[in-house]
Amino acid sequence: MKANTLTFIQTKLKEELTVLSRKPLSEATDEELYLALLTYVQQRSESKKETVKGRKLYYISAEFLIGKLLSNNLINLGLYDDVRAVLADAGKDLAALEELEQEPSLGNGGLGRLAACFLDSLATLDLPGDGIGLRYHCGLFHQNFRDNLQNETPDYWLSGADWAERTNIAYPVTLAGTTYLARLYRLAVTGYGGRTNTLNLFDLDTVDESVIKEGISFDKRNTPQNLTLFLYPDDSDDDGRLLRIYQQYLMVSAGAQLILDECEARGCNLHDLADYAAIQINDTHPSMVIPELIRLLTEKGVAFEEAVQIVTDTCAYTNHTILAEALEKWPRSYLEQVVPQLLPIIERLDALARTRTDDPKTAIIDESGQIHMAHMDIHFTHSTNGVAALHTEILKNSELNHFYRLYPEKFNNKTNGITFRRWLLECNPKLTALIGELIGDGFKKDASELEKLLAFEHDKNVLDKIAQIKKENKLALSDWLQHRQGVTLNTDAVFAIQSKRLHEYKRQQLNLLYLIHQYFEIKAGHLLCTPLVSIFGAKAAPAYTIAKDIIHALLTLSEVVSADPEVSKWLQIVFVENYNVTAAEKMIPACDISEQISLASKEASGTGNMKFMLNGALTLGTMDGANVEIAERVGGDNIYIFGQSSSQVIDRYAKGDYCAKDWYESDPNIRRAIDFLTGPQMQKYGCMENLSRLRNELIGKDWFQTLPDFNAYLVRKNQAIADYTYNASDWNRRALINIAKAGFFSSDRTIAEYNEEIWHLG
Ligand code: 26V
Repeated sequence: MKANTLTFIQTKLKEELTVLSRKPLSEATDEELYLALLTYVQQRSESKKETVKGRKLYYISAEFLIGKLLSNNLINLGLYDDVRAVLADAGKDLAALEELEQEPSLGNGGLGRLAACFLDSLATLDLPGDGIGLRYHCGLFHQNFRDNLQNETPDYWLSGADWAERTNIAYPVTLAGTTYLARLYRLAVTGYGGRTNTLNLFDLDTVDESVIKEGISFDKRNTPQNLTLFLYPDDSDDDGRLLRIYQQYLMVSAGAQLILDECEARGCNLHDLADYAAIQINDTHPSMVIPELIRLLTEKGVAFEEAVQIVTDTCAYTNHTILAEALEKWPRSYLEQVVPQLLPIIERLDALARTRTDDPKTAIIDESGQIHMAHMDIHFTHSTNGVAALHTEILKNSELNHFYRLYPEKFNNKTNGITFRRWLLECNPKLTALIGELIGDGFKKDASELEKLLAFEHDKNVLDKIAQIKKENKLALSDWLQHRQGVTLNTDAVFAIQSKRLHEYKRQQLNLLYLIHQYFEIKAGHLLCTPLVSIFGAKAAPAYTIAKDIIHALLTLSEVVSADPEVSKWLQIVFVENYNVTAAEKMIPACDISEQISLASKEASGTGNMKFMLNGALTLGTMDGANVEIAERVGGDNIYIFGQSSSQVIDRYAKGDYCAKDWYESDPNIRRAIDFLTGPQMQKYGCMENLSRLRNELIGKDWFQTLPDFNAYLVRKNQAIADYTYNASDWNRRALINIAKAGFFSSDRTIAEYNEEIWHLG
């Protein structure tokens, strides 16, 4: 049987290669082999498409951070080991082929990666669920560091082989009075042993990368050529904000037309749309799908009131943040300019909402003419969910309390999850193999089976193997970094990793202050008990000045430390350039301490926290987002919790009595660390403008309350390092408990909950 499969794959690859290059396997170049494999995988995925009978999900999202596709698809189709064997037989290396693939640049952070994990789980659970998004040509920018500053360049990820298929389907979309054709591209989404679904991505044929000038700048008014160039174009001016509306409307209008087309082709008469389609609105970027669907339905003869009901029954909304500045609201004049066809509908929705309540806090159009997208979502969808238990409670009790009182039945929680296929099977094959030997392969489909690992809690042999795998993963990360940025890591050290978007609420600056503190301690002869490698991965939004200053401070500190042999023996600070899914897959399996140190109440969920846990890292974190649920599952002994609670933080904001300067003045350690930012060592490698701006921000504002949590963080982190050093076997036991308890955080569980409580698919 096995030999047969191998011969079959061999024959298929030979066939593809003959078409491509007329060469035998052993003589084909890596590029030719990559293309042959791509075609083969596409054929195999195609054969797993299924016709849809009942309700089908459309997950609309501005981001799909899908990562590289070759290995993922090979694993999901059950071909990975066989293809690797066939290639090895011909003297070829699958890993080298993977290097050729460009990572699709279609997302920014957790929200986009969540969408990708959800697509994987939908297909794996054999549920009909497609994505709808945009085909950005350069996606999010490519990050590199120059003079210790973040520098942005376009990420030309489409220059390589393209997994998406260009179709002949295009929908007319009218923007500011001009009609454009939104071209559909389709990308196959394979499930692990399940079906194949589709990620639908829209684009304009006229978009032209050559209009990009210096860095990532371009003429923001040249709509036909710039519309899908970048994800999140700079919105610090009117033109940038208008461009975001152009993008959003292109996505939802083409998406809505696609949905109606597909449903009608399946026999839907539009009055029964909700029996054919469930639409999940991923944060507020796709919110205009609500008035757009109403517009299309009424154009097709459905009465307005009925169209509103149909759309409400079809759509559901997920909130991913409680930060007020991230809840989108657009001036009415913007929508008048770009989508005047939606304005009368939004006005009627606003009027309708006002018949349900006279609370001005729930208005869609407020008294200053701002249109609140989240408000439209909550009024005119049947479900609003948060993404972790604490987050949902905060939405219900404070941020969206006015809505909760109006529609208690609409609010529900769906704690996020991650796909174990990418975040264990693909990124950590050694740990996967060990788990398989210990408890069998059932966990790959049913993550709760990981609990069986608890039987090995006291098995020294197993614990040693876990430690050995971690060590090998550290070596692999070090090799990869050496190749990529010329850095070799001290793999005998404890690895603490903080990788996530750069944002003040996530508090990379707290980690920065800790590292400065350690610099002083080492200089004073108070050594750490084991050397520490502190690794960061993060992109800062190009217009987010303080975030970029934090990157600058970390890069500068890294140089100060590495230039000082006294300190560099004990401390290494590494910032991984251009953090993306590919980088995460290398970093996460090598981590000992997972840094999840956001200000309690601010991180909606976090999903990196789940990935690190699954790969055997212990969390050092605040009681925020899904950290709370991780703590609940692993128990207090197997996690390092510190800092203020969310209710303390919320109270402090309510009182408005936080004064950073008092903390700076009264705590000598804090003062010493903050003043170091502009001291002579940092001045040698850094830029005073950036460093003093950051120092002033920390003393004068510190909006995310870094300073009150500083000492608790210091104590907990040093406790973790001491435990790691002096009680290694117990550390490994606790790593095993973290892995064993990670099952709940599988996105298969999350998707099953969405399906049971919101979507009712199939
Ligand atoms: C967006 C923006 C854009 C403008 C500048 C400030 C700002 C701040 C936050 C955001 C967040 C957008 C939504 C988002 O990505 N939320 C993340 O969603 C993840 C998946 O649910 C969740 O795990 C993260 O906690 C949450 O931050």
